[in-house]
Amino acid sequence: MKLYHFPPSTNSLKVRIALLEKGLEFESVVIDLTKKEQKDPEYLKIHPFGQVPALDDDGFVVYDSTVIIEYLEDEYPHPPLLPADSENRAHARLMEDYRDNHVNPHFVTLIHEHRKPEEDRDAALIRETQGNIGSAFAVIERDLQDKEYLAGSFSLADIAFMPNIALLERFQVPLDPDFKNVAAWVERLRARASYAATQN
Ligand SMILES: N[C@@H](CCC(=O)N[C@@H](CS)C(=O)NCC(=O)O)C(=O)O
Repeated sequence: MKLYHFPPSTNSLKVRIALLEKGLEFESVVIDLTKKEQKDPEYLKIHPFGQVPALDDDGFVVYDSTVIIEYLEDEYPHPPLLPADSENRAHARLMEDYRDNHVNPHFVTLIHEHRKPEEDRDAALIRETQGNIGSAFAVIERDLQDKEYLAGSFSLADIAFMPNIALLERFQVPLDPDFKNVAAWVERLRARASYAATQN
């Protein structure tokens, strides 16, 4: 199995964590986004939209972090990354979609700002984005009422958030101290071996 990825990319990390959780070994192929390698004609044969991550499993190529993890779940079902019952499976997918479309974009904004020299950063945009992240985690706080993980048991929904949780610390984004459910969940996720393995 070959994973085409860029180590700091949040969507690449999502797939790396899923591979680690499933105990699947892979060859790492780094596509350097800072050098625009994702737009190289050779790479566009792997990923037609020129993004990371993409996966080549013995000649079968699949891209998009969400679709890759669903493929891994179908092809390598143990250990499962989705709960057994339909309602929690649907909830896991909804929370992953929430992370992909409503949470991760705020982190992408922060990543872009932090790539700039400090004097060129837009302080107002950074403050606004931190506020947006705070509001996004208020949704998670409510969702985690009476459960340890987003879909009950640990799932691909929690995995989707793990790369973003690592960035909270890096970008010094404070979370509301009243978010007790989020704080306990973050500690649970940080304790996983897959989290530690992707912190370098
Ligand atoms: N929906 C896609 C989004 C992939 C994506 O946005 N990848 C970013 C890195 S996290 C990327 O390749 N950006 C470079 C570009 O779009 O040119 C997924 O989940 O894999």
